[in-house]
Amino acid sequence: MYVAVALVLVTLGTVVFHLVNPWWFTPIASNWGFIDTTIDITFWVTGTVFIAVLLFTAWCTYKYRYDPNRRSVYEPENKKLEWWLIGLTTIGVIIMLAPGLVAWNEFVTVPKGAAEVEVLAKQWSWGYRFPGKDGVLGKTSVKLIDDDNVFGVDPKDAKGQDDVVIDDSELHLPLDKPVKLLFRSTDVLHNFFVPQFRAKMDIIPGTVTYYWFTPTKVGTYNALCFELCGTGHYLMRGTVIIDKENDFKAWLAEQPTFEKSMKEAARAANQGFAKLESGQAKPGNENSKRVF
Ligand SMILES: [Cu+2]
Repeated sequence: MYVAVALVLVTLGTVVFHLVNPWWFTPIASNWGFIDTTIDITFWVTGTVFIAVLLFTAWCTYKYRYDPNRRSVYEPENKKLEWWLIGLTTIGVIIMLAPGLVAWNEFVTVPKGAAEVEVLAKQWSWGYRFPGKDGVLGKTSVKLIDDDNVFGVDPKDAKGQDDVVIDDSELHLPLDKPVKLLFRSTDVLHNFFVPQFRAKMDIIPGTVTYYWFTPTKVGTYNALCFELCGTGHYLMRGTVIIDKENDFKAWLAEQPTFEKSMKEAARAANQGFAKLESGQAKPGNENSKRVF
């Protein structure tokens, strides 16, 4: 009897906790409402099965409790019951999986005209690259990555010269414009996730992965690395700011192109050499200690 009551209380408690708990999805800010719907459907199906199984167990525990005058019957086969169970399980699995297949098909079908933006993941920060005026991202190679050319853009590729390179964790995107994010990693597995956009994807060294979405609300959002990527993983946070189109264009116009950033890096290096030669600067700080 006590076990049956406990099972009913566990069922009731779980349902009430699910309905009133404060931890739920953050308000959505992209076109991926269908992903929320598929998760809701999964909750409904698994929740219904959870409640049915627990209440059935409680009922069995009570109805078939110990009775010295009763004898159990051994019945290993019940074809009718098995067909019912197979049928109901099949229907439940189809209801859960079919919407997911539709959602995934939409998720990997990038609409024509979506703007491409590259996201570069590295332990433990983010960088972003826009294609520039020609609308094409220049070629890259990991062999070309260094302190000045953090994206490894090929300086011989004319299409890369106007690429807008942002070696900073803050990304701006325009409102209501579909965008395809292309992901590269320079070291280990990472994952770019903005909870409000409901889209995430593993970032794998040696290949380019992607997803697309349309931002639907102006605002500032946290971008999280969602793959445990080393001791500094918890620090790997970026910011995505969704702007109205004019604000976005104004921000983008202020960002350096690859050509400009390389020229500035070369100029800074030349100035450093000039200071060294004239004795105004010393190689290394005398007061600093090298710590290994
Ligand atoms: Cu990471």
